[in-house]
Amino acid sequence: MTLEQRSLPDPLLGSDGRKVTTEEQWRSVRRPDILRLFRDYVYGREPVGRPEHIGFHVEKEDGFMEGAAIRKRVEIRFEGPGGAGAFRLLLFLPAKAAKPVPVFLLINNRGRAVADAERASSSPFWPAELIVSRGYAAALFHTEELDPDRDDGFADGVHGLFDPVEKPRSPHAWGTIAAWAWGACRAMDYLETDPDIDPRRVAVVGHSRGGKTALWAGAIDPRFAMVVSNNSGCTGAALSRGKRGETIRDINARFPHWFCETYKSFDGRENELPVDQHMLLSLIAPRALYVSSATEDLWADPESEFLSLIAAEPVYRLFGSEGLGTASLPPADTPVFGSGVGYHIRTGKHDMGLSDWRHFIDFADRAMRAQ
Ligand code: GTR
Repeated sequence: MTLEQRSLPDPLLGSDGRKVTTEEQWRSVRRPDILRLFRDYVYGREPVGRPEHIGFHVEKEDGFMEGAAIRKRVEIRFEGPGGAGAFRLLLFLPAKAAKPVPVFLLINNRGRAVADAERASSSPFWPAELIVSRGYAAALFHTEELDPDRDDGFADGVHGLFDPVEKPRSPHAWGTIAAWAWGACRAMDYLETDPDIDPRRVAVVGHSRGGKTALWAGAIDPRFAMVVSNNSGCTGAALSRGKRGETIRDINARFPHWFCETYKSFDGRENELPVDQHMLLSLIAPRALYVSSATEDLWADPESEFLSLIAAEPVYRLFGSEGLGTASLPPADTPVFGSGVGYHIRTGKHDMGLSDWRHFIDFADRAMRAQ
């Protein structure tokens, strides 16, 4: 389905019916409006930003990768009305690069195997060796440590620590994707304190449910200079209107804890949502945004991911940034880079691997240059 046939809401048309024509109008009026809509209707409202009680503890720091990297393990601890919590950040820094270095922060939804701190087997899903060899730090945290990925009535994880105890829960309260995104922001809180890291060059990366999370983290936290969404599909990068494969009804049925309760009232009614996902992408502007798809990932719907990026470009243009320079899906394995946005579609299935990472790093080399 073409973009025209999808009848998308216009990100640059204010709720008062007036067209946004300046960066200032976007920043002070339209952007906060769109962010509020996504909080109310889709991802839910997080009850707290940076908690009053938060601390960082570097548990261990040692040489690694035959001297090519410094490995740090950091514990991020916090307290809320429901008690204390913590999660760990694993960080490999390029030992020889001039500091501070830029960093790729992966929201890891694939469990311990890909993140083995000993690198007993290096994983294509998180190729820390490649990232470090290109002069970037590789950081990662596990989504499960913020909130286990199960529908438990929001008792465990950070929901249990920060949600008010009153029941029933608000239909706008945060879901699990928002809890993981909140974790990415707390990882950013730590990165800002690490003298080896350049906090103005942090790219947040996620695959699939992690990709939805990376986009939401980039939307709520402008400290992320770059966002990478890999195969994020439904309620990630892909447009909901006219989408093939997974729909809002499908995702809410299989993962009832990912989004706020209100989102369920849009099952089968994507055309009535006041937002569509190109508006989520537009919240990243003018910062760097990279979207990647895979040819066999029809459940995510590559065309709807690509067209979503195209539909977000007018907001990038408002900031004087060029778009991709093409409105049609590029050939497989051929990345297209604009100044603010980049895209590729990889041959293969729903996954993230070395070739994806090479393109992310190439794009970051251009889009996140040291100032
Ligand atoms: C799929 C799901 C997607 C995506 C993915 C994943 O089965 O339907 O929305 O999030 O799983 O995270 O691997």
